Formats: sequence, C-alpha cells, structure tokens
Amino acid sequence: MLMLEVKVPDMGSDDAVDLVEILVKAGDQVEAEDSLVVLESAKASVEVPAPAAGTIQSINVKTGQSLQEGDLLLILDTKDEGSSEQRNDQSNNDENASTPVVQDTSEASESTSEQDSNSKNVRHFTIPDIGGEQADVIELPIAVGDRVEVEQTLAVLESAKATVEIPAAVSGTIEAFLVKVGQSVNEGNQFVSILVDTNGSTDSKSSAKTEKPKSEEPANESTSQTAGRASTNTQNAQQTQSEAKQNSPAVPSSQKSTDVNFSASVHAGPAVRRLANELGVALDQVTPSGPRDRVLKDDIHRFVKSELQSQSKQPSVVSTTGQLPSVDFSQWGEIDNQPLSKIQALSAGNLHRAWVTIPHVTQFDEADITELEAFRKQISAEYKAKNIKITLLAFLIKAVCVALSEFPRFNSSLSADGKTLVLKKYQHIGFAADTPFGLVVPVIRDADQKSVVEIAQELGELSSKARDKKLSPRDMQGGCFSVSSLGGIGGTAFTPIVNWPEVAILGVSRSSLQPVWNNQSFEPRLMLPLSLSYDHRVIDGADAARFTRYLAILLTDSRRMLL
Ligand code: CAO
Repeated sequence: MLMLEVKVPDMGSDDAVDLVEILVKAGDQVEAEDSLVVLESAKASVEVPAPAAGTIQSINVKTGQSLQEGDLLLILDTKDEGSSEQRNDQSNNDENASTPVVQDTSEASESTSEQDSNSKNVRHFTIPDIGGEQADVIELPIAVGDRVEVEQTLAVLESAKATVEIPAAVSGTIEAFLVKVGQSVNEGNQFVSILVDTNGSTDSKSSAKTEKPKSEEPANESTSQTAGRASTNTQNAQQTQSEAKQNSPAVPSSQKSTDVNFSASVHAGPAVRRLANELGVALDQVTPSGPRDRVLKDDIHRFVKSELQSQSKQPSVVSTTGQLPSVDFSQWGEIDNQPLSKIQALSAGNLHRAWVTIPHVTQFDEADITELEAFRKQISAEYKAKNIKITLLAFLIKAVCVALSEFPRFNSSLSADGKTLVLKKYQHIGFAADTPFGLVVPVIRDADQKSVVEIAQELGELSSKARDKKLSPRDMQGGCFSVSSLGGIGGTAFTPIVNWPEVAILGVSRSSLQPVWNNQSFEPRLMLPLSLSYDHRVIDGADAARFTRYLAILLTDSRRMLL
C-alpha cells in the first residue's frame, strides 16, 4: 500500500487558482489518468488526473477554495502493483508529487521578429506551450478585421485535459486566422496574424512581463527560440505564411462548429463539455452553478433531469417509440397471452416506423377490368394444364411496371437526410402475402422484363415459399414498389402503409359488377377498386391521381401495356 499525495500542479502562474469541481469522493476507485478535480486560473482550466490507479483515501480541499501550486488536493491509496513505475516517478519528483498535466497560459508566441514584419507591421503569432499536448481549436472569438486589445482572447483551445484561452500579446487588428475551428494544433503552429497598432500600441512583451512574472522566463525562452527559428528561415516562414493564407481562409468568429459545445461564451471544463456532448446538451442552455458562472457536471445532470421531467409531463397519447402503457386486461376477464411470431414482431416494427415517419396520403380510383377479367379467365384454362395460375395480380404487377416507367418518381427512395431522391432503373415489385405466421412481402425481381405468365408463375412459387416459411431474406429485399391485394377476401377500399424505403404502394380490393353509364345507358361493368398510398414528401397529390388513373386505363385496355 502506498499513499500518494496529489497536489496542485504548476499552472504557469503564481496567481491562486480556484478549485471549481471535485470529480471524485473518498472511497472511489480510480484508474490512472482519471480526472480528479478541475482547477481554474484566470486563463486556463485544468483537470488534474490520477497519477496511478487506486482508491481515494481522503479529499483535503473544498469546491470554491483558492489554492496555490503545491497545495495538497487529496490522498490516493495505490495498491495496484502495475502502478509502481509511476509511483517511483512520483517519489523522484517529490516537489510536484503526482504532478499532472501543466497548462501554460502563455500568451500567443510571436513567430517572426520585428525585422521580419512588413511595412504594415503585421506580426504572426504561434500557439504557446499547451502542456506538450495536441489541442483542438474550439473557438476563434474575434473576426478578421476586428480590433483586438492586449490580453483579449484570440483563440480557445481544448486538449484532452484542459481548456486554454490564448490571449493577445499586442493590440491591433486581426489580419488573418491561419487555423480553423475544429482544427488540431500543436505548440509552435502559426495561428494568427495581427496588424499591430503603430501609434501608442501596447507592446505585448512588456504587458506580458507585468502580468506573469513566473511563467515569463520559460515563455520568453520559448518565444525567443521560436522567433530565432523563424528569423533564420525568414523566406520559408513568409512563404508558409502566404501559403497558409491561401489554403486556410480566415475563419470569422461567427463561423461555429456543428458541435453543440464549441461555444467559448460558456465557461466549462473539458470533462463537462464531453459529458454535454455525450448527452446532446447545448451548454448555453444550462444554468451554471460554479464559480464565475462555470457549468459543472451536476448542472448538466440537473438540466437533463428537468428536460426529461418536462417531457414526461407533456401528453403522450402518441409515442414515437411505440411504447404505450401496459394494461392489465385480466382485471376485466379471462385472457390468453400469445407471443407475436417473429414475422409479426418484425412487421409491427417496420409498419410502425413507416407509419410515424412517412406522411401518408391515399388516392382512390376504380379500373374497369371487364375485358381483362374475361381474357384472364380465357387463358387461365389454357395455362391450368401447365399448372400455372394466371391471377389478376400478375396483370396488376405488369400494369404497375408500365406505370412506373411512365412515372419514374414512384420508383424511387428518399435519402436518409431527405435531400436526395434515389431513382431506380430497375423494377423489383413486392406483393403482400398473408401467411399463418404473419404478413410477408416477397419481391419479383425485374418484373418489367418478365411476361404476365412468368410473373404469374413466380407469384405462385413465392406464395408457396411464403406459406412454407421458405423465403430467404433475399426473396424479400430490394423492392421498389409493392402491391397489396385483398381482392380474394373482400372489401371496397383500404389504406395500405407504404413499405419503406419505397414511396408508394397499391392496394387492390374486391372487384364487383357495377352499373356504369356509357352516355346512353347503364352497363354492367366489372370495377376494380384501387387504393394508392404514397409518401407525400416525394409524390404530389396530382401525380398520384395521374398515376392511378393511368393504371386504371392500362387495366381497362390491357393492349396498352404493349405500347
Ligand atoms: N377481385 C375479385 N376477386 C379476386 C380479386 C379481386 N381483386 N383478386 C383475387 N380474386 C379472386 C380470384 O379470382 C380467386 O378466385 P378463384 O379461386 O375463384 O379464381 C381468389 O380471389 C383468390 O385469388 P388468387 O388465388 O388469384 O390470389 P391472389 O393472386 O389474389 O392473391 C396473394 C395471392 C398471395 C396476394 C394472396 O393469397 C394474399 O396473401 N393476399 C393477402 C394480401 C394481404 O394480406 N394484404 C394486406 C397487407 S396490408 O397492406
């Protein structure tokens, strides 16, 4: 057993730092590198990680406390043998026992000397030491062309452990940003060019010196090294600079990342931002409770809880997830619980998804199939000998193919983002088949390339396979349009549900003899009810009416299918 003291690390300044959040409690098990507390100085927030795996023995500080480098934060009881290497490291470094990542809050280092600056006195600045880690640019709060004062934040960077604001070392006007929001940067990368004020501009370095006596030495060393490198490679530096200008257009501050938590106007540490991102919480919606209006993890949890509560208070008559309250029906009489078959359960999910996501409209029409039915009966007798049943459905599918060629939009799918229509050059037609195990939709591939007889034959084969539970997944995939026929059963009309990702489905009800006026007299005609449901995002009502009418005309005079 070895007790490790975890202390406040060097925060790059002699100034006191605030303990804004304690992420663990006594007795917690932690892994090496787990964040323990969040410290915040005027310019940086730092998560102090565990130097080794172990158990939190005691916490020696309180949230809100003001601390100095070396102050004891907590004691970690490390039992894990695997961490012995780290323990040795720690004991060799007793001054900074368990010293975590240190974030230097240096101002932007200047990468070119004054002599390199052009006549407009433009200076280029690089990313300062940010604890040797790569960081992401999460905010560029000033726009190109805007004035900037010394110490004003030029960029906000976020590494795995810290959020760091890079302040301006000079006052002037932003000439260009050489990085974009979201870009990863390292120490020494040029990131901004500033047109320095000629009259009465505050010199960055003197200002910085008075601000940060302790970190001045290393910061200046690093700056002068950077400047030295830049001046020996003046030409290269200038060339890189101009290339960078061309390749990396300046990013105005108004250009925000799509990440919900890139807002630097919100004060929050990396762990809090990570948590907010995981939960999809926009930080600027959260009421902060930490010092200096800092958002804490508890604030996020409170926000999520209150959002959930307010949602649950809203009427939930229709649940988009299909979750409705369970009801105990046995309280009113005897019941029998029958689990849904796999097919039924699968269909239920698919039908529900289509029902709630697709704006459905159903167009009704009637087709006069008097002649078609007479013809079908005539040839049915011929094909009966060949054991092929020429069904009305086969003619319907053939007619649908001809109509799809005339109205290609009905043979399409909407892309997931709803911005693109995928038009298909093939015609695979599905048909709803009622089986003892539930509804399935086998697909006749390239139905447009097949004759009515071939379609009829395939319909018979697929229907038998469906009833015998022998359909393969491929037999039911890739459909472009579906036909659901209830004609063999009865009914006058119904509203079928679009078989997503298709955009339309034809429902067919039972044909019946009806008196139809032929301008001179009523004539008995065999009328077939058609019900076309369609996705109104893709298909307009007028086109649906045209499609259905066209279909009816094809069925009334089937010779037209040959044209
Ligand atoms: N009008 C009048 N009679 C019809 C008809 C119609 N529209 N469609 C079929 N019939 C008659 C046929 O003439 C046949 O009669 P005979 O046996 O006297 O010849 C009888 O009904 C059975 O028809 P069929 O054998 O030709 O079968 P089908 O091609 O109509 O249907 C199939 C095959 C697989 C589609 C069907 O068995 C089925 O499962 N239908 C149900 C589909 C379903 O459940 N849809 C709802 C899904 S939810 O949208």
